[in-house]
Amino acid sequence: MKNSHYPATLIPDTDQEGTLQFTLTAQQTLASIAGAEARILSYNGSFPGPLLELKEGDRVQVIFKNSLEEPSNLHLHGLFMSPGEDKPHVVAAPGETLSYQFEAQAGSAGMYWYHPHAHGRVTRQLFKGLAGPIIVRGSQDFSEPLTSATEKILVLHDIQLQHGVVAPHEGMDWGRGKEGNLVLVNGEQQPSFDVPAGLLRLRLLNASTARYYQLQIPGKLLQLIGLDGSYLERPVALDKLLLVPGERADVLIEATGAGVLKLLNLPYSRTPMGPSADTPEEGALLARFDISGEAVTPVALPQKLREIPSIDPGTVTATKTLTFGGSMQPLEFTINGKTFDHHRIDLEATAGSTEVWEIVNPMGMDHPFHLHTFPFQVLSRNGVPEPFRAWRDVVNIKANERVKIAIPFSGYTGSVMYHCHILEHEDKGMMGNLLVQ
Ligand SMILES: [Cu+2]
Repeated sequence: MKNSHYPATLIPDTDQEGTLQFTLTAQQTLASIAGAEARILSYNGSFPGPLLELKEGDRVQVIFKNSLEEPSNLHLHGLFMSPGEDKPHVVAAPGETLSYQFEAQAGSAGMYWYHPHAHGRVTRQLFKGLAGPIIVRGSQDFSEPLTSATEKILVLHDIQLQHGVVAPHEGMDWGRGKEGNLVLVNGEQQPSFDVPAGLLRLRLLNASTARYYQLQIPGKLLQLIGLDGSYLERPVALDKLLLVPGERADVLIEATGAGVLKLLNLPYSRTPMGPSADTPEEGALLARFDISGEAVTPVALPQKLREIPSIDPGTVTATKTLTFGGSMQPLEFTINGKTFDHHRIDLEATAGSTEVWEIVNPMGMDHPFHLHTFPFQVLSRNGVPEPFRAWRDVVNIKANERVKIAIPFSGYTGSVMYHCHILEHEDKGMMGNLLVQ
């Protein structure tokens, strides 16, 4: 399909006194996917959900309406907001409404997303289509060279259809993490985009429940300028980029002249069973970009995007170890030996302190770790210092890897969740509660 019109930017219901109010309604939707009609779930009838486009400083209220036949709620993934407003343990019954408020902080320019967080139901609701992007813009977005870039928002979301509905999870789907046979970009298979020569900016979101994407554009470097909800300090040139469930990446491509660029998904083994069977050695095509117009050489890249302070080890007041685990009989996934219980506080931290967490994965499969509310920096992986600084909310912990992260607990108090973002694992217990006070 050529030049899809996705995403439509969601128009606020009200835009008064600097407060924007949006409404997202989770509902059943009859959609046309890869040429087949299927009953899926959507927000406001759009698959993926509509784009919430914000600026730093905006005060935002999102009204969530549950028109499903089961409980659901909304998690505004990655946004720095009060744990009492995030409230992922609070669900709306069918027909009910919930409200979420936050302010897009100065320095929070980046990409975020929304999806359900009703424990035990997250996997299926998201696999059936419930996810959408949020972008917060800051001063960097309104200055050269980014103002001249052609921006494409790419939501990666796999799904599987069967007899006009979304195929069920069965057997080992809950252990391995189900990968749908339809790998979609913005709800379409292998879309094409016409773009002019110059700077191409891809805002990528992995909204799949379990699938990893090892991204590459043959012949081009991926100039990574942002991860999750933050710019990097300066572009980092990569040959390929691993995007794990829940993660976002902001990438610039120097599209110097006319031609075709292909965005590929290369094989990656996240389990001992090897890469996905549907990802050939040479990669699977996700999307193509048809570049036209006069050659532009060189394409200017931004030099300096922001400062990210390094965390002074002298300011770290506590360290914690989180160890992943699980069993096949019964099928469950654990952190520090426990499955999730929302009535139990698993960890505590002092407001205003900075902690170092070592996340230990002794298992034979990767798990993407996500912490709500508080962004963190990766310090090292198996003792190897991280090559560049970034504020993140998701980090992949490879099989048999130990990753150290530093987390400043500033700005808010309350109970926040941390969990594996392979949502099958989260629903099967791989989640905990942290009380910050
Ligand atoms: Cu996991």
